[in-house]
Amino acid sequence: LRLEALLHHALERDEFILYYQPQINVNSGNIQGVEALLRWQHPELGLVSPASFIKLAEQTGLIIPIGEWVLKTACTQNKVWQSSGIPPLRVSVNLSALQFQQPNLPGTVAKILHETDLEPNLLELEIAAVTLMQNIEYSQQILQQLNTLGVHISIDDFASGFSSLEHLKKFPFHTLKIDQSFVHDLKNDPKDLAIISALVSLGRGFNLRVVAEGVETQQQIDLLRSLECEQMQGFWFSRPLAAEDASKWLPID
Ligand code: G
Ligand code: G
Ligand code: MN
Ligand code: NA
Repeated sequence: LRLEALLHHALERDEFILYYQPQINVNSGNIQGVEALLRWQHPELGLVSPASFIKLAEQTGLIIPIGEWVLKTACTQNKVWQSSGIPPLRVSVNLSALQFQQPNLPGTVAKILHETDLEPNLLELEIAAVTLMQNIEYSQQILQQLNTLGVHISIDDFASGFSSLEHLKKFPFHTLKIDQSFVHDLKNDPKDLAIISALVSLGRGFNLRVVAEGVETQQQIDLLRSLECEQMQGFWFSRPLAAEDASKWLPID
């Protein structure tokens, strides 16, 4: 209950901050994009992970204004990076189920793109596969509207939970993120290798960008490369960092 009261004031007290984690193409060494990850910097609680408050924010509906703040802040930051002369970089923003279920989501995204003057294709929206599978027709309709705006769509945590291939082909999207549980377990085991290999091949057939998440070791990198998975994200490359620190690994003149 106390957490809820504090969360109610977090936006007006400017206690949220976005961290950014790079997505690397290991063949070229280039940063393909960055994922924005929300943090709550509370004076007493310290740095709170969204794992501890996203559910509460969903239950109270606070995720809607918080989510708008996240979108606006990520787009504004990317505009700043773009203006500093770095090559085009896509920023990925996570959407919660409740945000995705708002029929005015495309309108909100369009408004924020307009206000921040960010090129639409430099914004990617990450939606968990399980969220998309809840109501196929609705998801199809909203994704089409978002696609029309020119933003990219990423399916997050793919292959965990219920991710139907039957429905996948109906959705317009650009990126598939292999759930970190598969990467975490990845060893020289034919079964682990077969799953990732199948996902990479699926991505190629669908003409998608495939990103392996949660990469923490050189062995995982070597195995992923052997499976021709070239885009990776994880602590091995960088932990999520505040914008000032993240700017250090961006090729800014
Ligand atoms: O950032 P962290 O490593 O703690 O993320 C924990 C969980 O919170 C992940 O499932 C992540 O997708 C989610 N998350 C992080 N940032 C945001 C955000 O801005 N909005 C939503 N809805 N979820 C987020
Ligand atoms: O649900 P989503 O995939 O958006 O969650 C991303 C979460 O994964 C964030 O909480 C982020 O901090 C975390 N994360 C990023 N890289 C790694 C990693 O290499 N290992 C682990 N365990 N978590 C990671
Ligand atoms: Mn994500
Ligand atoms: Na994920």
